[in-house]
Amino acid sequence: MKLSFRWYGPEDKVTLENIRQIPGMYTIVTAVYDVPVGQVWSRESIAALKQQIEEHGMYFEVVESIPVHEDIKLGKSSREQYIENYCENIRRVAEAGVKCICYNFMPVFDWTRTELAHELPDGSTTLAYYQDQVDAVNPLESDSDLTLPGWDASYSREELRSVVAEYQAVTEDRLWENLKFFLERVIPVAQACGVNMAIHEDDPCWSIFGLPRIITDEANLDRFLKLVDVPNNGITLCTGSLGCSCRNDVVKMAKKYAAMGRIHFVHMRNVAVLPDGKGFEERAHLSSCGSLDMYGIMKALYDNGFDGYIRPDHGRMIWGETGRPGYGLYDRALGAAYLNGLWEAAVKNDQTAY
Ligand SMILES: [Mn+2]
Repeated sequence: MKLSFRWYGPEDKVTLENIRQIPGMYTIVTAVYDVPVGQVWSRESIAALKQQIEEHGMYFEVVESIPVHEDIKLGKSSREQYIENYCENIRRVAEAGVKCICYNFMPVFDWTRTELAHELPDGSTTLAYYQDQVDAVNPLESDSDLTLPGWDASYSREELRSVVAEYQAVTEDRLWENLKFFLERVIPVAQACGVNMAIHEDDPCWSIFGLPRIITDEANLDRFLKLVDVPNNGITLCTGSLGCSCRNDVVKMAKKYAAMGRIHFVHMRNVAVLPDGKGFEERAHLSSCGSLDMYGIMKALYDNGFDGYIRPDHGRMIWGETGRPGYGLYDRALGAAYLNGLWEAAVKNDQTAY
């Protein structure tokens, strides 16, 4: 297990000085943010990230993410150029030593929450998703209140409406076809460069606003892995994204996909699933704070030979910290310490290790 931490670059309030002091920290997870989605990243920008990270005693081995342009997901003819750009980005980050690339294939909306600072009884704040608040929003209606926190601010309202409208013709089957088309071109490049591609599950793992979502559960992950059935075509196991639906047994999935050698990256976070489909709240990492068996997941990974990257995923805001929701320092650092402990326990519980 190689411990990692997401960093949003030199503008991030959480500094590399902060991150290197978290025990066991190995690699930074970051991306080039200075060009629009779909464009080629400059070698200078990639090299600058690598240099800063290495000056702070860590490695730059994981990219999260190289975003997939909507035209690729929509299957438009312009996808050819965007896929070529994507392949070039894989080559360039591989040249800089990157070994794993996280990405997702969610139409329009990346992770979706309805509250970014929901106050928990202990006074901390967290991200939450309440289904009734999502159901009250229709991105196709002009008079709809088109603001959910976390939406991509690079879209104007009109652009958002128009891209959502384009997806009305894209069924789940069509989205699968478009994903296959993308993988068949990108995975051979990743193989040639020694990079593992790691798709992130849809968050939450069900359809929202009538848009198709396909990376959602075990059956669909099985289908995904078979689209291009080679080790470099793998997954980011995001416990919170899968775990916000009770139909997903995350411990079982960790076992199964780790044993197959197809988990390259893990996002560890805990969620409290609310009853009757009301949604979920993100919680502290500790198992008893939410619905997930965090030790069970870490042990399943260890027992099945996982040797990839793990990062604490979102944290709450605690101790008065302010900043990017989910990505403060303190609670993610507590999460990292906890994950270190769980991993050590899994290792020492394995008598064959002695
Ligand atoms: Mn995640």
